[in-house]
Amino acid sequence: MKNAYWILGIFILVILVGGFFYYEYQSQSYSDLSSISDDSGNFQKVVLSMKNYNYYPNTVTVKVDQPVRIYLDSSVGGCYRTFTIKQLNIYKSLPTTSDYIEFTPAQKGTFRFACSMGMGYGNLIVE
Ligand SMILES: [Cu+2]
Repeated sequence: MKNAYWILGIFILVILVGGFFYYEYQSQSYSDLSSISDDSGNFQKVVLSMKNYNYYPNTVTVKVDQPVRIYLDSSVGGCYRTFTIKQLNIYKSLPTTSDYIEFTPAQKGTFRFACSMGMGYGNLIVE
């Protein structure tokens, strides 16, 4: 009987700690994103759709130091609408086709993007 309490205790602890980190992660990425604004229309527009249970295209090439906006078209559903690029601290849900993620890649490289659960994924190449 004592074991059951231990397991329950650890279970609750894992949920609390996990929830805390999730919240921290989200609020951090939202504040990063909101600090970037570019209404000049001068951005690299990327629209992703869905094919074979993955993003299409799943390799996207953009230029460094220029703002990027990522949109998801109407073929993208469910958890695929929560878009993440972990290396860039991006984690955002895009409920409609007019929602977007905007950021300016500051360094060249290959960055993996994925849906919130990692089922759909691809590479963002900054060059
Ligand atoms: Cu997913």
